[in-house]
Amino acid sequence: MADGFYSNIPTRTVQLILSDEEKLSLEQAILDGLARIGTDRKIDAILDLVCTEMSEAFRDCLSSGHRAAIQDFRRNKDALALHISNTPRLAEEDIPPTPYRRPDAATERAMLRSDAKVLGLIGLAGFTPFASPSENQGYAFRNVLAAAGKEESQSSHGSAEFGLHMDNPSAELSSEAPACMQVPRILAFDCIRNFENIPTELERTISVLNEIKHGAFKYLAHRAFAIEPPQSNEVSIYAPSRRPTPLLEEDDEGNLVLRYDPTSVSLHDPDPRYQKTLANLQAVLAKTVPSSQITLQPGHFLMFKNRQVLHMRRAFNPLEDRDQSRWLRRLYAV
Ligand SMILES: O=C(O)CCC(=O)C(=O)O
Ligand SMILES: [Fe+2]
Repeated sequence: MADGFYSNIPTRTVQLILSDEEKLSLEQAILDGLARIGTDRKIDAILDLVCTEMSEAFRDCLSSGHRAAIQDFRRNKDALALHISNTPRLAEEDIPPTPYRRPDAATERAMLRSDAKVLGLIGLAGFTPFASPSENQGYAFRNVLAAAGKEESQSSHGSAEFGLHMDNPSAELSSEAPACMQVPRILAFDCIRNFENIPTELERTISVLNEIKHGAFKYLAHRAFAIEPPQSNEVSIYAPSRRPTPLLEEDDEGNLVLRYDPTSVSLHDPDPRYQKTLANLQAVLAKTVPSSQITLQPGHFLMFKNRQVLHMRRAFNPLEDRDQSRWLRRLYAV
């Protein structure tokens, strides 16, 4: 099914399998593009440039069906995730060990071609990448892995269960805000290694909301909750934490956004109605088995709509050889 794609209804994931011809053509476009741009600067200094150059070049590398599926993803209300396999990947010998201790400049440099692919694909889908100033020391790409000493952290650097959540729940929803201050519209992932076969699990926010008791639903929209920065944040750049916030808000595209992360959310107003509401939401989340479990493998690219999808990752034991343990590269975009 070189040109085939289908949408699985419960989670609305568009799945594409690139042909070997498309893959080779993308690989060449990446090499040519980077040669034109120059590779002496850090990816962060040329983020927008690489995104624009690659997305333009990628258009001619794909079959018309695959190109249209990617270009339509943003405005296609039915599509919540896009999973592409057989995308270009680095040769095995060029992939550095999983940087589980800390990222280093040589590892980051080695990922340039991989990162250029991610930028091209999200650019083709009409999104704009950004670096969140509150985490990751301001770098756009985050290494999602089991970091040494962070085993218990419920975050993209932990290996404990990280329950259903959205990323950056306390950020701004207005598209007037600078991109880096906004709740990411999408999260994009490139799989470098996943020998542990740990899935990234997705559930539609609306399916979770449909399970909330009718009476409790309206209270989610009251300014009765507090959202602390998530555990992955190194510094808080968002509005003062513990400012009373609603958990449910509509964004400018009419998405009902559930600002939820299990490590971030607490009660601001102790009124029992809000206590019950939060308990009801947490009970619903605890019994939700995400309808989509995507076990990313090398060469897989995934993006999903962070404002319409909750995601999670179960607890796992990283490979004993930590140099080869699970490693995804993640990028935010609006
Ligand atoms: O490890 C995963 O599959 C997802 C981790 C996660 O929640 C994130 O990177 O935002
Ligand atoms: Fe996340």
